[in-house]
Amino acid sequence: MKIAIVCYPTFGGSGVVATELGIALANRGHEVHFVTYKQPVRLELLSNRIHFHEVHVPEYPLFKYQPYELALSSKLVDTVKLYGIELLHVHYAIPHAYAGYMAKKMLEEENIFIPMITTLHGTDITLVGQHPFYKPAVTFSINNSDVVTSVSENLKQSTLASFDIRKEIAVIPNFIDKRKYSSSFTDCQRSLMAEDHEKIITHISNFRKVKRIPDVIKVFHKIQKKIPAKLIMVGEGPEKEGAELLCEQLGITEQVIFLGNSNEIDRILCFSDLFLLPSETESFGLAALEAMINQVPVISSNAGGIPEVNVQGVTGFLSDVGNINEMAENAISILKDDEVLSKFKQNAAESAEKFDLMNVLPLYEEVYEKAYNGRFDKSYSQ
Ligand code: GMT
Repeated sequence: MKIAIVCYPTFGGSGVVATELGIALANRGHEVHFVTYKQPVRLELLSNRIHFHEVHVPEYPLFKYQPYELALSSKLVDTVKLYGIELLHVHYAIPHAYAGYMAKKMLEEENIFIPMITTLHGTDITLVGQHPFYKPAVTFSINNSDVVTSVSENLKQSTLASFDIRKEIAVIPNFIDKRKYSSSFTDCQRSLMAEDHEKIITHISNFRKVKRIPDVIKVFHKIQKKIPAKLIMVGEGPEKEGAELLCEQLGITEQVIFLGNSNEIDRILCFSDLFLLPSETESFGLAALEAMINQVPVISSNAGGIPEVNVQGVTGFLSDVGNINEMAENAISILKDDEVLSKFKQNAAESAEKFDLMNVLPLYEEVYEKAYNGRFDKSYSQ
């Protein structure tokens, strides 16, 4: 099948999922066309089955805000016609589903019927999409998608609770490709980051407020009082500067390493002993799943869809948002005993396998088939 994927090309979870999905689909023989404003960060190789089409928004002085949705919908129309695209898969409702719907309607004028799948990722529903300025457009875009999928049961329920939805929402969880990690490094080179006697604790995110970065630092501050450890902070975002300042105030600058954005997440997770994810909300927590497949147990909040990924007392521990004392105690209980730590590590990897690409990809393919076969059915998207 020829599939156009629309996503954010950044390090955010939705862009990562969309990119990995596109690569996996191409490996299965589909032809995948990414349509976005920049080559997705995880998309290193283009091939005859993976294409990238850049959306340009020409600057025009009359426009105070340059109309990206307009440019995206036009680019989609052109791409569909030029490459014979059969299906459109948009990740993140705003503004992708909205632009996708416009493209669909423009194409219908030319008797080209193309089904649109919208995947909801989280903040498009739980944060940005809730704003009264966006809500009617988000509701409309969801109701007018041919198929809607959500990355967790929790996100599905939040969507149904917050928007007037007339569509079925299929839950297709995020995934990881375990084969990618089975060739794990023989030497993780942990000595580059920490002394032999130190444990390595990691946090990876886009450092937005929702990630509760100060909680990450405060939990680590408590842990290192009991257990010699280093904290590795991976990512960039608005909360980073404040985090660096907080480390200084707490006197732990020497033990906290800020690495910035990285395309070598598996290398970093390879030498990590524990992952911290105290988020305010998280529709799924892909970062936690990536940690788990790399045998890293997770100390997290119990917000949103995280409990669908991190299993209490098995792959790590979950606490109420902001309960940094409990998070630190749980972390210490895992880290202080090497036998306990290795059991949690093993559990984490085993549990993550449930989300292996091989289990999840067929669910997307099934949805694509159904949508494609029903594309001429006028009632399909109603
Ligand atoms: O978490 C972020 O800030 C990035 C965001 C995104 O949309 O790119 O991630 C969301 O989608 C990910 C992939 O489906 C999920 O794993 C994250 O939990 C979700 N983030 C939130 O709900 C805050």
